[in-house]
Amino acid sequence: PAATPGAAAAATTIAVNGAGTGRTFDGIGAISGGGGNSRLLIDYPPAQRQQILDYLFEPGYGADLQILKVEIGGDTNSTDGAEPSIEHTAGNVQCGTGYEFWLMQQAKALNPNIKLYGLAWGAPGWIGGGDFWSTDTINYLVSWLGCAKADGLTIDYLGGWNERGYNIAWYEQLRSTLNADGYSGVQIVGADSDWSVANDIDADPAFANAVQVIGSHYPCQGDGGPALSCSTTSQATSSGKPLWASENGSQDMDTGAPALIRSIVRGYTDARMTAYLNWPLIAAITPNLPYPTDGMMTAGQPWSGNYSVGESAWATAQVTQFTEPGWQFLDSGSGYLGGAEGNGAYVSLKSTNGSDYSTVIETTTATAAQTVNVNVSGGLSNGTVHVWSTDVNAPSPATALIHSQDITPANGSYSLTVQPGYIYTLTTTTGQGKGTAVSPAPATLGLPYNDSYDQDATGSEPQYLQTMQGAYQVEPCLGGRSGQCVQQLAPTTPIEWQSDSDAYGLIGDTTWSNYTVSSDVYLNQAGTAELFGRANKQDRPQSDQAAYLFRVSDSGAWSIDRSDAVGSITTLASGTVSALGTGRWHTIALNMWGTALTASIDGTTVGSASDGTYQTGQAGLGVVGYQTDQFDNLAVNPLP
Ligand code: 147
Repeated sequence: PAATPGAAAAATTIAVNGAGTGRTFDGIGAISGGGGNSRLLIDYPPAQRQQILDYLFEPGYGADLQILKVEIGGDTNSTDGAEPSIEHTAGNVQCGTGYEFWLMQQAKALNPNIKLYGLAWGAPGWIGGGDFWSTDTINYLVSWLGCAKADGLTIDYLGGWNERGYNIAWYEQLRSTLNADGYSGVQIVGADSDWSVANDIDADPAFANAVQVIGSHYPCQGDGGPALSCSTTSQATSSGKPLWASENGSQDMDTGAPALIRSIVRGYTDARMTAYLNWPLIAAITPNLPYPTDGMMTAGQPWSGNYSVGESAWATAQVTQFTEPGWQFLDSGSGYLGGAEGNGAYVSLKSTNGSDYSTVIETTTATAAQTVNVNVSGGLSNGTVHVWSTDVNAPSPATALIHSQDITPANGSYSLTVQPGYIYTLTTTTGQGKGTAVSPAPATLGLPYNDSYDQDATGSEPQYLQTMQGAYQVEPCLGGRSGQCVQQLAPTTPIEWQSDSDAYGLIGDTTWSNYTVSSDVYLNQAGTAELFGRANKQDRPQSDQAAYLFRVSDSGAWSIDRSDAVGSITTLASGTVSALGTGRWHTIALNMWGTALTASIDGTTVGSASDGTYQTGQAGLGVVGYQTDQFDNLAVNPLP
């Protein structure tokens, strides 16, 4: 009878032939960006911060990532926040902004062999008069490479514009500019969109010379769905370029693990892809934002130090701890168990030393135990084979990355039984390991909470503040005030990746309920500034933010508003006081006690409203538009 997908294949013979052909393996990595998803990591206590970094990057400890792709911040929302640009205004390059350079340095310190990859989702509004495909953008990317270089970082790969297609002349100019400016070693990835770029690469030798790697997004799944198989195009496979899943994932850190390992293994068997980049690296965001559990790990509580390691980290480790970029896939040792997708798939890779090898088998779609016979040949080691496994269909630390068996091949052959729902790695290498650091328990961020910012370095991220649009960073106070303040530094609408909103940021615990949020505010420009209270669920895009708002304008107009996660704003109360003017400091506050909302300016109550829609949520601050206003002495005080 014909083989039934999912039923037990009697036995599969895997020919691991070291003399065989196969593409060069480029690595397995993850994406910090696209964006804001790593934001709270840098605010973790030093001990837990290092443990999280170890679980992500330390060889033989956790996910052991081989490529780190980061966002080149553009002051614009790229999914879960806005990452800061190095150049908010033309000509003022501030290399110290944001956390991605810091993250790359941490990753390199743990694994000097990790490859680095930069990609922009958006860019500051001054660039190209709003046109991303401009010379300004090319010069801006060169400045970003310069900031990396100043930090001792060599960038291996650079992309164009995330999921916004490509402009052939722009890519060619980027290549020639990089070559002229001392970055000929930086490989350009085109186009972080779909496979269609390969059609033009095949048709146009100049374009082919400009692009070194073809990177496609989500080649193994429909929108948000789990991958069962991967696809490419004949133009891509015949291009002669390495083919990458330059973004994949968008799955929960535990339940997404089967799709993750399928995308890696079937990415090669189905589509000859040689790198896989998971979105995102980590969910270091509060739980009210989109995709709060996607990544290798979660770490949304810098105040408690709490974090968790996802099954996706162990699924990744089943490949990364057993290979290195530069190894070679062996086509002979790659395929489907019993020749049927339903039984699972396997890939084999050969070390650059020509002797060691690793075979990764995934049985995530199988329903019964199967026998695997391995025949080793072509100069590969006949030494002891170490078997490591992860029960990926039933995520549990107890069954992840277990050294389950050692086998001595006889005349280059051996057999094992594989259970359904697992990843097995068969290897002659050693040095694997499973980290032992343990997270502290979760806890709420206690009230009162306040920050004067006076100890913070210019250009740094205000502690715990998650910027959603624009660029909030610590700067010297204006208006004759001494010390440090928080300033919005994106002076105009950025080149956006998802829709526009006002420039704002959120801070604190989503369980806060009855409290007063207050802040000093300096209207540096005419317009409206705002405080957020009970900021809760956010849908995409970032304007779809559930919260109460207190807005004040330089004219003296004020309002208490309710913003909803469907993007509408309802005014609950409004009025006018004498003009606040610009260039002066004021103190504004919003009280939330049960359904009673009360607002004050400079200590005088200006109005109140009653609304029961939101009971809990974060505080926040913002401007309506992109004024470069400042904030200071943010305080969140509990109401009894
Ligand atoms: C990606 C973006 O590149 C990321 O910045 C982030 O927004 C992520 C969230 O899922 O989405 O874009 C996707 C494009 C295509 C698919 C999924 C995500 N898809 O076809 O499944």
